[in-house]
Amino acid sequence: METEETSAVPAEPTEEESATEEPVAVAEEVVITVTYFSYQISGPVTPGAEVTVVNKDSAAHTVTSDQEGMFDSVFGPNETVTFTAPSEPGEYSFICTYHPAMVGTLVVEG
Ligand SMILES: [Cu+2]
Repeated sequence: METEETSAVPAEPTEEESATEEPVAVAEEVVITVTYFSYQISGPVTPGAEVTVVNKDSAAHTVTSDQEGMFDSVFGPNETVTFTAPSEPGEYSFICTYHPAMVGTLVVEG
């Protein structure tokens, strides 16, 4: 009797998903949006990050750090500007010098 050992069992084809690099949603770009005399901040920033300010108001505003020398961004109506976040982690409260009732906090996380 001839026994032919077939050890090579054809394996079932496994579904191979090509692992394409998915862009991970890193909140690198932080945007401060100004609408109706109030700030909306998209999230914490990394030290020294470029912060984009989008002014959707028809009034000029500023993003001025309470701590002197940290950041002071002045922009006109419907203007988009950028400034550099502080290099030290922390919470930086800021105001609009034109409208001191406008307050916000920029969080820098290292
Ligand atoms: Cu203002």
